[in-house]
Amino acid sequence: MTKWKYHPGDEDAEHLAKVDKIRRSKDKLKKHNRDETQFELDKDSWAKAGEGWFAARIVEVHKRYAFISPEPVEGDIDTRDVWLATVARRHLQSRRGERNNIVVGDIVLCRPTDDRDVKITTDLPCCVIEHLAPRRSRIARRDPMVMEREHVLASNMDQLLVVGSYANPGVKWGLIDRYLVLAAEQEIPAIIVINKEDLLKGESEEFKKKCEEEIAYFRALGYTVFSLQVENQTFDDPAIRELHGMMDGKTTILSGHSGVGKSSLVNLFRPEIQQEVEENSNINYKGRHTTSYASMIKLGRGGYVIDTPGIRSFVLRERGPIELSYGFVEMRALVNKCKFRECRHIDEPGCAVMDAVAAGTISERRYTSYKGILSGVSGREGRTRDDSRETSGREGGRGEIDDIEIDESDD
Ligand SMILES: Nc1nc2c(ncn2[C@@H]2O[C@H](COP(=O)(O)OP(=O)(O)OP(=O)(O)O)[C@@H](O)[C@H]2O)c(=O)[nH]1
Ligand SMILES: [Mg+2]
Ligand SMILES: [Zn+2]
Repeated sequence: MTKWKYHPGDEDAEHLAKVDKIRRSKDKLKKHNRDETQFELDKDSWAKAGEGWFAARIVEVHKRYAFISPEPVEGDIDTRDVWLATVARRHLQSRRGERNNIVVGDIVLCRPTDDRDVKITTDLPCCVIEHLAPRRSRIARRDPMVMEREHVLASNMDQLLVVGSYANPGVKWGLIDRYLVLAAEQEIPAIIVINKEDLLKGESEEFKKKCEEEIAYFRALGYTVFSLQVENQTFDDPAIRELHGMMDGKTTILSGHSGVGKSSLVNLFRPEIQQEVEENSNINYKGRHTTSYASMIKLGRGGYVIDTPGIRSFVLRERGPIELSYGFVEMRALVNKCKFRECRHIDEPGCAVMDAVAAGTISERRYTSYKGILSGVSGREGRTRDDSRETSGREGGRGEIDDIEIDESDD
């Protein structure tokens, strides 16, 4: 019987070479992984970028690709010069934890490529997104799919235009409050537009009075509020002209409930490019979304708008009372006056905020919004039959998803 004995031979050398190869590729992978965390990179570090790489702005994001426009000088984008872009594969793998790697408004560094790299047949020039510049500002809600995650909707805007409408759909003040919180947090100014003034004709005196009161309250807080009509409108209208002036030279994000007329407003300011607008102007508002993807559009006069799909409600990420009350301008001066430093302004004794609500200096409705956001309630107020219909697949799965549906009866 021959005893088994180990003889190092040629096969071993071969094996070792294989093992070595695997090890080396693993090392490479590790190194890759280190690189992967480097997706977000300061623009100063872009200098050592490859030849031909260029800075660009994300103008529209789809599921598998995005449209970008080269931005040779910051703020100088021609949104008609569009490339098709995909995020470099190594970044995709490492950033699975995020709902979206890139959003409209992002400033990115791109590498031109042929469309074989991109694997999407297109007539557009193609590029790969290698790096993302840190976001100057961002609008985000809680991801309705994974509640611990944030869903960033857009970035690098200078101001927020929150749009509501008097009717079809009726104004959702609580949703406006939530957007104002987001703007305050980003230290960007917010402008409020209440559209479809023409539809006020059919409304009760009581409703009109309530709207006037709400608008007066927001103005007293320092917000610019426009009450206007976008449809059948011209630049002769002083409100339209003033609003247009406020958007000049800035990047403005338009947000608000679906169907309030955001895209119609963009069309008014940029008549040569007609955004798709739902064609049921009155009575039977279907609650459908016409804008499926957020997109950045250059305004005729100067400046950019980011038109976003309407959201019916959303949940803000968790915030403590101190953080949240900053978004409620009328509470800012009061929070230090509460008896307890850690006051949540819910049921604590000696609460200056609750005293102000009782005295009528803080609106009951706004206070209800505050409490709703603090406890993680969505911005929906009341529900119509149309609102409760499932959204059709037409929108392609972005932006149109409702967060948890909890009705607030403060309206
Ligand atoms: N009566 C009236 N209808 C308007 C006015 N402005 C816009 N609309 C109508 O409102 C409907 C919705 O307008 P859109 O501009 O698509 O609304 P949107 O906010 O972009 O909606 P999403 O893209 O779904 O978020 C369209 O049928 C418009 O014609 C207005 O001033 N008065
Ligand atoms: Mg739209
Ligand atoms: Zn308090």
